[in-house]
Amino acid sequence: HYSFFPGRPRWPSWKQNLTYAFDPRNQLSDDVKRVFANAFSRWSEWTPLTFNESSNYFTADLRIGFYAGDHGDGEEFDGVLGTLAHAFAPPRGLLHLDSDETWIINDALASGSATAMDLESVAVHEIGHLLGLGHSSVEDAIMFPTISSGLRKVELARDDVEGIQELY
Ligand code: TQI
Ligand code: ZN
Ligand code: ZN
Repeated sequence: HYSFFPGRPRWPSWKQNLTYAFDPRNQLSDDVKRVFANAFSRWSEWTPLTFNESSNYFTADLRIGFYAGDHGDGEEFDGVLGTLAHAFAPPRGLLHLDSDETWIINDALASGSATAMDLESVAVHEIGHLLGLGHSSVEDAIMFPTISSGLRKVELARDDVEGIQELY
């Protein structure tokens, strides 16, 4: 079953049109940006929320970046595997990914190295946190707190949809 963060933080109803931006220092490819656009659309499909990319990193509601090790928010990354990414609950809107991981981008089979992680799978999960979902006890839910390397899991389960629809 789905869960929320303590105090049930969410984006307020007057802020249903959210903007997101990528840290300009990362110089991300269009392929990576497309993965995120896709991941956001999986959540907007089931909510009144919309997500649009902004070119202004500083004014965007949601900020996405890839960093290694200590990157200044008190939650440092740990090299290959371990923590892959983290996201902060509303209204902070930060989604960080560990740049020491091998990220698989847009590979239908999500295969390859034993330690490679599917970017869209992790993005869909972290966006759930950005919107206010905690972890789920339902194994096929996107918000279930385990994923195997090389596994691609990008479709919201009924449990994820029920959780996000209770919140929005
Ligand atoms: N990062 C953890 C996560 O996003 C960070 C975390 C731990 C966390 N406890 C939390 C976030 C409680 C919010 C609330 O869950 S992770 C997965 C999954 C991670 C894990 O790098 O371990 C995914 C990132 F679910 F598969 F285990 C993405 Cl998909
Ligand atoms: Zn961080
Ligand atoms: Zn999580």
